Amino acid sequence: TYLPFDWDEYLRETKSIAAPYECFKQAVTFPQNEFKIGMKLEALDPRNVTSTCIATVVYIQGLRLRLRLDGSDNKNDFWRLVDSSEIHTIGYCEKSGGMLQPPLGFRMNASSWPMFLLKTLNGAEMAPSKIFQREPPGPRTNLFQIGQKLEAVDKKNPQLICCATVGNIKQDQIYVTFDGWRGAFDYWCRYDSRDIFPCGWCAKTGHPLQPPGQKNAAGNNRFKGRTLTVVNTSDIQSPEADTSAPPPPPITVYVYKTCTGGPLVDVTQ
Ligand code: MLZ
Repeated sequence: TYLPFDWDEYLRETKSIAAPYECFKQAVTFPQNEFKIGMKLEALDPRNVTSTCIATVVYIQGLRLRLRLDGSDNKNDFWRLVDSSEIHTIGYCEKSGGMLQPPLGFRMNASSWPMFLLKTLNGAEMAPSKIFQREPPGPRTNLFQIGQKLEAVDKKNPQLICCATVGNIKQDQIYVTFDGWRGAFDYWCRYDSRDIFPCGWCAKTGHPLQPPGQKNAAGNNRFKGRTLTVVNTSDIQSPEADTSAPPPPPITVYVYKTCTGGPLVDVTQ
């Protein structure tokens, strides 16, 4: 069973405050996530944002969609919120005078793109326009203050949303530092980034939240959850399992410090 992280207790324990909701470019009333795995839509290629490509929803987590560009490999999946301004219904690009492009690293010859496009869209389940949500307006200025707590996407492991602190502020940018990870995952982003959320967002939208890491000596052990990733699923997967499917999402498991995890989990992370 999933034990939600107790922000109130953590804020008390760390004598810190949560960044207020007005700081974030996030919806106040949560939209529904009516997307389904397999649906196709148009998305900007994150590695080449001047290109609009066809993407398929390969996984759904709370209000986030895990997307894979058609014609690309499965190593460059990315995540978007259902109210992202970077996703649209199929046909949107052409209606606005644009042309669908092959993704960066298209795995076939460029000349086969028109045929590939026809085939990938033929009989596909296209995400209907009514399930796309309008992007929230967001604040007009940077309202964050140093020391405030938040929830933030770990850009190196973008399936994870983790406990974080505003470590610094410079004009329109904030420095996101991840609690208990000694700076290894920290980054600068704009105050209106869609990758940062108010404390409690994950719990309210049905997304797992990674608790603080254990890589700093100070603090209370009670909060030091460990993220265990299943490293070998061959024993537990049926032989007919689809090996091209995305890996299962990491699961946060609270364990005693002496627990070794057994052969299927990697506790070194
Ligand atoms: N165990 C993995 C993921 C760490 C995630 C940290 N998030 C702030 C690692 O050590 O790379």
